[in-house]
Order: sequence, then C-alpha cells, then structure tokens
Amino acid sequence: MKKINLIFLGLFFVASFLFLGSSCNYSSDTKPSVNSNQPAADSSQPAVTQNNVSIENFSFNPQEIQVNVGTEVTFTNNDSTAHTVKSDSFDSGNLNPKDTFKYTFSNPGTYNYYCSLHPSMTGKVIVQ
Ligand SMILES: [Cu+2]
Repeated sequence: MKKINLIFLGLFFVASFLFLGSSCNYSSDTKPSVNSNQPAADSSQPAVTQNNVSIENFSFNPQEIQVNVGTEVTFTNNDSTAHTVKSDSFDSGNLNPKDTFKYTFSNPGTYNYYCSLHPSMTGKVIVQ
C-alpha cells in the first residue's frame, strides 16, 4: 500500500510540474499582445510615406516624410505668403502662393530642410 501511495505522490508531482510548465507557456503567450501595442507607440513619431509636402500656416505638412530612393517629391506652397524649401542639397528659391518645387532624392539618407525666410519652419525627408 505504501508503494502505491508513493507512486501516486510521484504522479502528483509530475502532474503539477506539467501544469506549472503549461501555465508558464500561457503567460508567455500574452507577450505578443504587448508587442502588438508597440506600433501604436511608434505612431507618435509618424514618418508618412508619401511624395508630396504642403506648405501651409507657416509649416511643412507632413513635417516628416519617408520615400524610396529615386522618388521625386513635390513641395506646394498652399500658404498666403512666400516660402522656400532649402537644405544642403537643394534650394527652391522663393515659392509664391500656389508655386511648386520638385526635387528627386537619388541618394539614401535623412534630409533636413527649412524655409530660409522663416528658419523656424523645418521639415525632414527620410530616403531609403
Ligand atoms: Cu517660410
């Protein structure tokens, strides 16, 4: 009888270890749902994938865009006053209202630009 009790005791321990092991797996399964929340956190720094930027209300909109190498980006002045789009690589010169400036980004990199008339106006193009 005692041997049978020991066998049952042993089976109980094995079963409880298996249960703990499976419950650990369940807790790790909850991690992917935490990971799925990260893209939402990343959206606080939007790098919009598009090839046009609107200049309006003394700002570049979107302020930051992301394009592939070789993309021609069009900047359109939708404001009521003149602006420029200037960086180390390009300079639009004065853009009057409704004027556009096009630039083709042939090399990967991050291009910070600004308006030389209003240097507080800044934007960024990320070329991949
Ligand atoms: Cu300006």
